[in-house]
Amino acid sequence: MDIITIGDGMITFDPSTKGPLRFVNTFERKIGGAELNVMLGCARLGLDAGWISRLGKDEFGRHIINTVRGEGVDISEVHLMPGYATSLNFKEVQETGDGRTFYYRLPSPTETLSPESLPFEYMSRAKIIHLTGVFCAILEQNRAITLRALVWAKEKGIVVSFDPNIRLRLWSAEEARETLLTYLPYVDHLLTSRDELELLFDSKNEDELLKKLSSYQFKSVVMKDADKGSYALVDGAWKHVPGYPVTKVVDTVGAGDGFDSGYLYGLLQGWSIEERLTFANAIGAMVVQVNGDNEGLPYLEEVEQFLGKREIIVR
Ligand code: KDG
Repeated sequence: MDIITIGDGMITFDPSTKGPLRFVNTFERKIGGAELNVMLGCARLGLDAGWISRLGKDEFGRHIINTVRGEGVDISEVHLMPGYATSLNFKEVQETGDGRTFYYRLPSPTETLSPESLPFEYMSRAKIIHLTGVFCAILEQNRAITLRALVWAKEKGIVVSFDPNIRLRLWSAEEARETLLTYLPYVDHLLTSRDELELLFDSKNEDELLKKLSSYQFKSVVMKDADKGSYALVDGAWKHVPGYPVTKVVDTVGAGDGFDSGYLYGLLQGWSIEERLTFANAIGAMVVQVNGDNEGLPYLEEVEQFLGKREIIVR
């Protein structure tokens, strides 16, 4: 397999009207979850992707597993757990376009995973293990699972990519910093943002951030910067690759996950850092033009068309 992740999956309820959630009467049911989005993105690009998860043994769990299977992600390590409800995420969109998220994800079906019960044989088939801070933020026990997976991958020589994906609605800045710093020594490719780096290293000073980063053995450090594109740390300095102009931003949620899938695709193709960032920026720009956490994740030929490398005849 190319890539495997561990994470929660959720039903995402998108409001059909703007304004305070208490006045929203109808929602559109979709699916979401940071790690799951990255695997969907990878599968659409043609990678062999697998997702380790636990969902509730309920209608929503069945909907998620069927959708993910239909997208071509391997779900042999996704199990529906009796007695648990599948996690929910209600979105609120204000008139200004800003949004809030309301999670209903405890008790989490992922509490039935443990460091000892990780499917190591399955994981050993992956070229890349991709992990993120969302899974760790949901439950304290998930932090030990993540650490176990990281240590194991290091021992096995399996490439690790990590996106801190810090969600302060799930844990405090202090908890996130304390936990995530213990992971960094095991990470090969750090896919992050400036805000997250500042939070992680508790500093806004550029030199200090660079110094902290240089104390780890990363193979690459990438900083996503929304519409401005992204940066990679090359020889101790940030190399910028500009983003793509977007006529109308519809929904930014999931753009970072799309970026990750593009970056990891490029990594697996053996592309240069600039090529990876260019491709990943294109995917980020495509994702924000579609409503939903993962609906805008493109197929390979669509990215190629976006980048002007392929002509698609539409009629
Ligand atoms: O990165 C987007 C995800 O965060 C979203 O699909 C769901 O909020 C979410 C989460 O906690 O994973």
